[in-house]
Amino acid sequence: MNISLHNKKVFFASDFHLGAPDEALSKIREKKIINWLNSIEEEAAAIFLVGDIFDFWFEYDKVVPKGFIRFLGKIADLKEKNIPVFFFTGNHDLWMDDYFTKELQIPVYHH
Ligand SMILES: [Mn+2]
Repeated sequence: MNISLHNKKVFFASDFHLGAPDEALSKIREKKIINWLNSIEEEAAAIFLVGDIFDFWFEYDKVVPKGFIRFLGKIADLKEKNIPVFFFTGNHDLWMDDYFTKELQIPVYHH
């Protein structure tokens, strides 16, 4: 992992618990998170998402959870702007397989 800073910052965030406690409240929080990501992207050398981003993420061979599309789209947007994003699973989203790696091209660390 090699991050060039160039007067930029590295951001760490966790425990968004997207999906909890219900769809309506989660959607409000999801918008706040996206606003926050929009606000830091100019100064972000890298963003580490360090656990429990989802309040349960279960992933199967061809199936991922419904929802979170704006958040996932924002992560794709950050990647397209060449901002490295790293995902560490927490105890609520440890059932993550290769969707993020393949679809968003971000590394997922389980340890
Ligand atoms: Mn948590």
